[in-house]
Amino acid sequence: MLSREQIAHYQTFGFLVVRQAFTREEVEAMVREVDTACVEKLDRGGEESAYLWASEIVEEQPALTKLVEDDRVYLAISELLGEDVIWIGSEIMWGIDPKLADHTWHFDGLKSARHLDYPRTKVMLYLDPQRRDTGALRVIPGSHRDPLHKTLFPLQDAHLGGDPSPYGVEGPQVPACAVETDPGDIVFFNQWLYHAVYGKEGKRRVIIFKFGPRPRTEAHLAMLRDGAPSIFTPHPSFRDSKRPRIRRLVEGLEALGRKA
Ligand SMILES: O=C(O)CCC(=O)C(=O)O
Repeated sequence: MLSREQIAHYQTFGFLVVRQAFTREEVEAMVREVDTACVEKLDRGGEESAYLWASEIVEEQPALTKLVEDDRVYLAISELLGEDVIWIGSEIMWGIDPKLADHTWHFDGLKSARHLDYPRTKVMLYLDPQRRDTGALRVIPGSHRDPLHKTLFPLQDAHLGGDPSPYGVEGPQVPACAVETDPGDIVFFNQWLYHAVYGKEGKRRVIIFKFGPRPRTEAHLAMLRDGAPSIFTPHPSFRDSKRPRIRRLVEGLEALGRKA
């Protein structure tokens, strides 16, 4: 159960960290699952420099799917987004793509299709310690809402190839909050929030779940159709799941897709 203050923190600043939600043993089990799945997917998985950023590993691995319906994730996300939540997918980041060792300031979405009232949310489980200058998520608190969101468009433009320092400072000097974490912490963040990462190092393994409220307007539906079309063909392990929470997350999405 999140407290009223935690919910207010998420709504006001656009992110929330729940410290030490998972035990060391639970994190070790996650690491084993993620390592095994990623090494299997990669030809050169055993190599130090190997990396992968892949969707649907969570859906393919029952032990990882179980985390989605775990109270610490499922109830928390229902408290943040409302009871009727949909599954927008998963990602595993494993190792470091050298091109993204610094992941510059951006929000997840298109400037041209902004619906800040639709709070798509990422749940991040960082399986290795993350510190400010060595891979911690940085966020600009409150930037998920206008007018700050719109004011910061130059950062999104820089991310997409425009002026790299629109405010006369390098990315790491942009005023922000570093969300330092230890394994076992859970980070929730609104995908309209401006975020970045600088100085990734080590193996850096991250499990990511994505959720949103069930779309109720044509505009939200169109945004999902254009930005996340795969949600309308849920992975069979979710679509055919006997687990009520998992099934509910994808229920009706195929029909919505036909409407979209
Ligand atoms: O690597 C991270 O911690 C964040 C990645 C990121 O920028 C994103 O998920 O959009």
